[in-house]
Amino acid sequence: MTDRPIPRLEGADELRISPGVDGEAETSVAPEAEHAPGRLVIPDGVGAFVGMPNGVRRSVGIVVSRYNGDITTKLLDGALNALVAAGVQRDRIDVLQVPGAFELPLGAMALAKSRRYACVVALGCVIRGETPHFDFIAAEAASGIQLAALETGVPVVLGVLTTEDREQAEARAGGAHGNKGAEAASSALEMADVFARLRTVTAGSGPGAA
Ligand code: INI
Repeated sequence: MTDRPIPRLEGADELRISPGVDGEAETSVAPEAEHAPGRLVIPDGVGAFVGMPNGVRRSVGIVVSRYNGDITTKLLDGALNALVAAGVQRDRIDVLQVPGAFELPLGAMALAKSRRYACVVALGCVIRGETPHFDFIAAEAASGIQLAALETGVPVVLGVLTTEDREQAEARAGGAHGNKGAEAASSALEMADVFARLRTVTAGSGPGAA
């Protein structure tokens, strides 16, 4: 089974659908797209929607908090680099600054509601050792960002570091453990892409259509 009718966006990166072990279909993405670790095998005989972090002709909104700005600046750099590398034009990226992680949900919701963006990336940094209300801010940021996505249907992705100390935050903001901003940006594009593929089907072509 190498020939599954996956809806494609013009300009999208190559999506490889290859037979896996025991005759099952294995979907994999290019190595540079492996922003969320893991490999999924979709069994043969069903329609498969698999998105790629493809930024061609897509606009992206970024909401980023100023608190711990030395870290969030690095997350923003990582996100911008990932978006541009994925094909997003710089002039199709807008950045909305908010004071802290607690304000990220409202900023994300405003961007998503504008309907200008294929996806929204929320970037922030909450460090446990530096705030007694760490759990509260981190939880509110995460659930509020998810709410912005669920309320609008626009992919809104969590790029908020929640770490024990500054050293861990630096490691996840372009240090030894990658850049969470870049990972979030790629995840946002992947979600935008898989939704576009699904919309293609609901418009009457693709898996399941006559
Ligand atoms: N905001 C953050 O983004 N990170 C933090 O670590 C943090 N700490 O430590 O308190 C933080 N606080 C500010 C908060 O997000 C709001 O901006 C503020 O409470 C005003 O609503």
